[in-house]
Amino acid sequence: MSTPVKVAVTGAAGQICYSLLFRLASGALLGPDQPVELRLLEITPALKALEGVVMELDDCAFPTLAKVEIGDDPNKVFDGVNLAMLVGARPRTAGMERGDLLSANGAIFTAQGKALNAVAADDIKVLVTGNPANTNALIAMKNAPDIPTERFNALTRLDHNRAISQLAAKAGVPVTAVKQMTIWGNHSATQYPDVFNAEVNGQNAAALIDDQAWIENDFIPTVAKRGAAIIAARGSSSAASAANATIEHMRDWVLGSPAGDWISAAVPSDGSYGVPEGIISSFPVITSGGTWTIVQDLDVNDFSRARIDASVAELQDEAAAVTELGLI
Ligand code: NAX
Repeated sequence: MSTPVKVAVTGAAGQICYSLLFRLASGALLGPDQPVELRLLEITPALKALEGVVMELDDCAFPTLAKVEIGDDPNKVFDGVNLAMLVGARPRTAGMERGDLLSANGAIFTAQGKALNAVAADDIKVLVTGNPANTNALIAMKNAPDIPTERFNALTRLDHNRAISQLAAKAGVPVTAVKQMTIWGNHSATQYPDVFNAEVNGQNAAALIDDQAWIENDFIPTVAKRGAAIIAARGSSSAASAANATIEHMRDWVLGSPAGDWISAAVPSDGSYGVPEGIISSFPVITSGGTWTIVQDLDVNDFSRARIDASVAELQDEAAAVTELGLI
């Protein structure tokens, strides 16, 4: 077996990680022949609970799990890491204004960005799942000036997978028949899942469905509000599906996206599709050799344009707010 890849995970005692860590340790990220070393970061009061999770990891005796280290100091936990999954974040609590939420997360992601900048391996890739994911990724990126900006992504793969599942159900086909789905914009209620560029069994999905009312009044709100529907049904937010999406995003980033298809990922905008630079926004993306490129020249109709613009405007507002707070 080769040298272990060091994978940092934050929020390691939380509910997403209760699924994520076991899959990482079992080889779901890099395959059965690549050992991983887990570096788990938590806040001090959660370290005791995290010790219990590590006991369970030990008890699985995963052949691909080379080592586990835990701690509450990002400068130690991130030392030499190749991949970082930033899952832990400060949730919005009752009475919290948006500025309070951005400041609380700003404190976390400025510190983690600086620590990654100082101690991570040269090939570090950083994926932010913790919300507000796009803007937290922007904060980490801006606080890590020595790490190339393209190494910072935020997660919209869960939204992408939700959109595939909804479209497949509507078309009466297996999920494998759906290709070229795109989530544009922010991982928030303004996100825009695009069926106009998607395909079902090689046919244009919007033309095949031929039901604009379903797209507008059913599909888009169902995908965008799926997180709230899961909270209403389960009593807590999506965890296993978020862990799955976090693995799939990082796996495709490292090992490449499937041939003949693309994925959705929130990446630093290069101005493609009129999305201004300076924000981390979701695009259709192809990955190969550890790097990503935005799929170019897709048709953006007026309906799509208005929705992409609205989500991008929200991201610009968030970026302006964290700039004003001195976080970036
Ligand atoms: P939990 O509240 O169960 O766990 C979060 C954990 O993060 C806690 O154990 C907490 O102690 C830890 N934490 C807080 N500050 C930390 C810090 N500075 N360093 C290290 N750890 C820290 O939340 P969970 O359900 O696991 O969700 C985690 C995040 O994912 C939340 O922000 C959530 O909103 C976000 N999500 C993002 C999704 C996406 O698609 N991008 C979907 C799922 C999820 O809603």
